[in-house]
Amino acid sequence: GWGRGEVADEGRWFTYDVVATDPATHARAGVFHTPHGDIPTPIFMPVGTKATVKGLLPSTLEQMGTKILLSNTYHLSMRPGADLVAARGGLHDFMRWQGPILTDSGGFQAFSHEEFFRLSDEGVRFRAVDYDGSWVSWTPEENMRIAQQLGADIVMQLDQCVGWPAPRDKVERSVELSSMWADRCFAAHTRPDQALFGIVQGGMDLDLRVRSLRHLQDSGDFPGYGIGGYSVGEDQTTMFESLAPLVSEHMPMGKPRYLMGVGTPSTLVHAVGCGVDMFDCVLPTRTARMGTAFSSEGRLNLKNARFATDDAPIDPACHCPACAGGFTRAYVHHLVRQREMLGSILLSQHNVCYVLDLMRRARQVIIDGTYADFVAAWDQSPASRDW
Ligand code: PRF
Ligand code: ZN
Repeated sequence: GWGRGEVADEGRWFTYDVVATDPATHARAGVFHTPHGDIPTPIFMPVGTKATVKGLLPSTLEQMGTKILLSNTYHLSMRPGADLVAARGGLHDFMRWQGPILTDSGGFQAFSHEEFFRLSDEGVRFRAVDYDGSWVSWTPEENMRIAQQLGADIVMQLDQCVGWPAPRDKVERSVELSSMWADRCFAAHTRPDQALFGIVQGGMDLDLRVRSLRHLQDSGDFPGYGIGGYSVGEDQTTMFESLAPLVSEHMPMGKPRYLMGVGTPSTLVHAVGCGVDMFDCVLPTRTARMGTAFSSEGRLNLKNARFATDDAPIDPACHCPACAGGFTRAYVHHLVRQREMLGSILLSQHNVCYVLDLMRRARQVIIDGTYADFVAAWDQSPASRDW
């Protein structure tokens, strides 16, 4: 740990090494170094909003090859409270996960209900609709104080995410606000054993995206960049029109790029081709709890009657604890139909493992220099029918 008054060189902790670049796409393989371990990229980060990836033990996550978990500053500050977590040694000790953790700021949650937030000169006031509906006041400084108490390895700046479609002047104002908050988060952030990522906003307008990025590059030396404001209702074509040039032509090579809250396996495959390194999404765990499995055969709804007597594993191509454990589709179908919690657990194991594995395969193919072929084969395969 860091003693009081000790001066640390943040660059020593958080460096990003590009290991390989694909010759025909913008995909790259890399390693991001953190105090709790190295993160190979591209990487999928399972979502543990409330300091738990729903239904999955840390030991299971580790066994499946999870390298970094996501959690959320807003949710943890509401329940059980950042002081309570800090008094128990911080988030790693509290949830018994000793690998790297990233906490999102909660900017996304604060702005997710249009009618329930007010901007003030100092910060934002929003209604905690997920909890008791009380008004919460946040400044970037307060948000950083909480993030530093929780003690994740990577923390995200406070930002404003706008939905789609949105008038240009609204998107422009969100970029200005997020830029100002980036500066204030940067100034308020002092933990040398923690990396603060700036977040690029700007909706679907490339010029606003580039303006947002330029501000982050000019205002401070962020060790990595989040890309927020996508997957907010737009179609894939619209998203990639600005995402592809933003990442491949404008973002610096030597910093990791994290596409926030995205997306389906197919979106991940294509975003990696643009040069995105990190992803998180609730889809694998949320759809698992609704009885849905990603698979090499496309999306499967295990509730469907056709699985009642199917003795195959969830996905014959999978080595997750559920598939390797010999549990059949017929059994999972039964569990899901009866709303047994083991059904959700097995499907969560499977889906998280599936996406982790997809990124592991992508990384190897990038190192082999054949990512374009991998994408072409993916698009032809039934696995790409994932929505
Ligand atoms: N900002 C933050 N978190 C996020 C997003 C964002 O724009 C998104 C958008 N897809 C998901 N999570 N802070
Ligand atoms: Zn499986």
